[in-house]
Amino acid sequence: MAQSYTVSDIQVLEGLDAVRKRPGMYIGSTGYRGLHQMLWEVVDNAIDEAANGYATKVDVCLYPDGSVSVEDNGRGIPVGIHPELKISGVELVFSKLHAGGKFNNENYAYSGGLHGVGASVVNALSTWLKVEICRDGYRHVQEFHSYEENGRIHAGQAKTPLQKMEKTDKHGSKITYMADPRVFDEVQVQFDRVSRRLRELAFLVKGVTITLTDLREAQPKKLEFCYLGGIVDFLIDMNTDRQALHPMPIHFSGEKNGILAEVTMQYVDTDKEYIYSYVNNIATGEGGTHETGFKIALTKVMNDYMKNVAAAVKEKLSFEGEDYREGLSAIISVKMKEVQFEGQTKTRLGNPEARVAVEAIVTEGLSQYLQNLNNTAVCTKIAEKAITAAKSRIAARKAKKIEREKSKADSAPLVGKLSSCTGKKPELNELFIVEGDSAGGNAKMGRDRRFQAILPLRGKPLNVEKKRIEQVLQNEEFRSIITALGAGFDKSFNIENIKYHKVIILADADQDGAHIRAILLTFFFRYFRQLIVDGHVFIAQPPLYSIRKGGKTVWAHTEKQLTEAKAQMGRGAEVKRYKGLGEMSKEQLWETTLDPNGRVLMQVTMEDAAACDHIVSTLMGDAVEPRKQYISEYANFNKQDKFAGNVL
Ligand code: 0RA
Repeated sequence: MAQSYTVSDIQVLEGLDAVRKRPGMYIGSTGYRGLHQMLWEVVDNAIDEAANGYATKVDVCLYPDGSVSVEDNGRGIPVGIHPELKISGVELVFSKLHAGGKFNNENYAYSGGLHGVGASVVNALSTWLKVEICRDGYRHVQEFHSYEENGRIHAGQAKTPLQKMEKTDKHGSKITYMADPRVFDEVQVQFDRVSRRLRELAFLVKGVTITLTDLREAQPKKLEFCYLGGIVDFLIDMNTDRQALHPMPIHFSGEKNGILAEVTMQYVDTDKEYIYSYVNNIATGEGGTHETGFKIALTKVMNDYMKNVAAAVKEKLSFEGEDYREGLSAIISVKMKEVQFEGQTKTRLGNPEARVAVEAIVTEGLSQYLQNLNNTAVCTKIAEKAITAAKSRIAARKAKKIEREKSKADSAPLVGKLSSCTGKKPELNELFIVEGDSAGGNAKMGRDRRFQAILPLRGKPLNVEKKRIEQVLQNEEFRSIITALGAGFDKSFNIENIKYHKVIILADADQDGAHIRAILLTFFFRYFRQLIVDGHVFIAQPPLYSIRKGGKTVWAHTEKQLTEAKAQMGRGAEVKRYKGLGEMSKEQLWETTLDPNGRVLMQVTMEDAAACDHIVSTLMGDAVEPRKQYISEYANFNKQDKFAGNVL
């Protein structure tokens, strides 16, 4: 590859070096999130090949050294020589920023991720990367590497041109890469995170078989995902722990002005709404125009339908959009070009044409469904559900009015639980929400009362799930949080008025603690979202161990830190494991958890809170043992390695 550089080639190489200089700009971070983003970039390319009908299988494999391979049985990345650049299509894709079929939009009808930076960025941030292509009757290979020379990194350089190997009838692409430890804090991806995303993709790309093999431990793990029902299977899966009003989800799809939309919906026996949406297989957690189009169509079509429902006409009920969304679970999946993302976390779809398209497709699909006489039984249930919802909405408004008056009267004794701080500057003030009375007591004594307020929570706050706002308001634990924050609640929440700029959840490092954290985060996510968006919510990280020797104490938050501390202190070090906050003295609690100079806090991100909301709403209907297990596994913020948030 050394002989003849053209000017444009040189620019290409500088391009990849630029990625090395500012990796964060291309993949978001050099922490866990960025490491996983590397994998998503490679997986997305393979999935695009499947989503567009060229591949049926995608295999992901994790190797002990941290390298990862992604193989598909698609057409294979083009191996021909580019007429101007005089390098193969493969080399172009891997060494030119933004090269590849995805970017001219001709080879693929729909693609383009949130980042969509592609293969060359992965190559630039890898120690080495190997491509194997089967197409045109042969297997072809090319290897790239990033090497250091005179203190300078040469990123993603081809070791050789693309080499033609033995004959084969197979077709497809396999990419194996080793994320560079000089770039990333950690190079081992997390099995749970990868399997969750691959499973989600398997639902979203109906019929594709995705496998995940983990060869990193003595006992290899292998998972296979394939869902012939696509998002319908996804919805059924999501609703396994809920009582469905009708066994088969409603499903329709269509195309309008070049936008494809697929929608599935099922009413369940709760009064919440669960609408999940995607654009080009990327979750849009903040919703957007496609969700709006869906809601508008649902309201319009159902309003028409209810005009002919005797029970509603007789009682002169008038409906609102939300009446049709009580107990509604739905998945909306849109495929379109030139996606615009908006919002705090860039997960809201902004394209106005998506609203128009989804509205038209849902209007047509849902009207047809409601007119079909085979569906009469289901339609009757949906109508009854809407009637119940409208009636209870009207009743709830009355109750809320009473509640408002009542809570005014009740707020005084509630603040009694709170040990407020003396300082009056919200920017400096911290509110600790502490699990358990005994830990709360220690925290009250150990804190710096000038800026730290303590709110002990007795027992577990009620599950936010399945509860109307009125019920949330009636729960004493939640009310005391609302009162302490002093800035309203839900739609009346005004972030300008918060009395504390840090809200810190302090719970034990066990299953119950994880449960409480998940519930509290869900509560904040649903009713105080701006608080999370603006970065005011934190999880305190009390240490799990103390290591003591000769009057010196070191604290460890992880097994790794424990091993290190033991090694450092040598023989005779005494290790104590702290199971709960209640076991610490007030001095210890201050030193390890409250003191801004020594403590570890994790800032909760929207991603974390949305994941909790998802887990709570899909799994926490009734908190039985297996679910608790799941929650503590996925929402355990005491394991730093499971956490996407920022360590402070
Ligand atoms: C552009 C054109 C063609 C294939 C691909 C891209 C392609 C890229 C990736 C990345 C991973 N797996 C992939 N499979 C295919 C081929 C166009 C043609 O053959 O006409």
